[in-house]
Amino acid sequence: MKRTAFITGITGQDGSYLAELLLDRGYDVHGMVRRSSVERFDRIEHLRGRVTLHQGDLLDQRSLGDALRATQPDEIYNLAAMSFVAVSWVQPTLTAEFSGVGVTRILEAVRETCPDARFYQASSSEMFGKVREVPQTELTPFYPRSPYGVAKAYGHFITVNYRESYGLHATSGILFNHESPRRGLEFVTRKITWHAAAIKLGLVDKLRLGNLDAERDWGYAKDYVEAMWMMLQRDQPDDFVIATGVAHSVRECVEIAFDQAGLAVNDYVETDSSLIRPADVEQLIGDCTKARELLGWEPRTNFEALIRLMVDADLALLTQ
Ligand code: NAP
Ligand code: F7E
Repeated sequence: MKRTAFITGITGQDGSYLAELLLDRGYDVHGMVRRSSVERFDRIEHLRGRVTLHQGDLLDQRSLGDALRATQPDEIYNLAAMSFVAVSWVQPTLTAEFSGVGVTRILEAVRETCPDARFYQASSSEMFGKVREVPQTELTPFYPRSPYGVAKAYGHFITVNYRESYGLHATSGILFNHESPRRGLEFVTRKITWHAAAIKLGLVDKLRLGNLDAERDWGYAKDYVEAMWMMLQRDQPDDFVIATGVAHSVRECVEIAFDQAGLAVNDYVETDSSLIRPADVEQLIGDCTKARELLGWEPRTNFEALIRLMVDADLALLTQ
């Protein structure tokens, strides 16, 4: 029988790739979108005729219940969040509402309308923050370093708590940074690849960055949404780290991107102290042994290939 999936955050980077994956696997795909005076569905424009969209917002309990009642999903992927760490200091309480308490709202709506559905929560490596051990696993204690990380830690534990309190099939994926040509322009990899392409084409002349020494375990979003789906295919709900196990610096990202564009870094890149965060996460490296062993999941795209493909995509985008 055709299975039904419901995705919050379907207009985001991950939501759009996950919708494609689920359609390919024969699902009836529903997504939640929030009202805006200008409709911005660029990432799912090519899927518009194949997915059903429901108006809703993580701030609005009624809309969550109504959308789930109408959909009666087998699987729910809660990807919606205020996902940009830097802005979480500017809008700390709104971030807590979206990315923290919003998880309780949707879990309550699940309990009320479809308690047998399988639920996925988009948890984050930002919860490890000022890391307690290297590499980070499912058992590493959290020490978040931003209002975003704190909100995600709440979302993570409320998911665990509803699994243990009410027997919901609720799973939390602790995903390390993952990028793609659909990544928002404000995140560092895409900011770098877009600028490398734009400088190459003579559209802009500088790239200003903050902390070049920060290191992240960066993977490809397409590989990571597959892990989300794999987690919900298990009869046992659980928590999984999804990562590549290799960290690179922002500086290395710049070097690869500018090399791909055929540009010399020193001519174009400047540091800007206004882009330094009140508290940064210096290094994240994940250990995805549990996912390898229990899900059979493997990252397929390495960092260098990822950054090069993103530069090529930005060059193509800007020459359209
Ligand atoms: P993204 O591109 O920023 O997408 C976020 C999505 O959430 C968008 O569809 C956005 O809708 C929606 N949204 C935001 N606030 C909402 C609200 N109040 N009600 C309903 N929808 C709302 O993020 P992403 O990179 O795809 O990430 C997906 C999820 O994984 C997020 O929860 C993020 O925090 C988490 N995560 C991401 C990474 C990563 O490296 N990408 C790593 C770990 C965890 P609009 O289009 O209307 O803005
Ligand atoms: O920053 C440094 C910055 O904004 C990465 C989100 O998807 O992954 C993401 O959060 C690093 C930081 O991602 C600039 O200080 C330097 O150390 O690309 P980012 P993030 O903060 O790691 C986690 C796992 C999530 O869950 C989040 O939703 O790069 N950096 N210069 C810069 N960062 C930005 N954005 N812009 C700069 O100019």
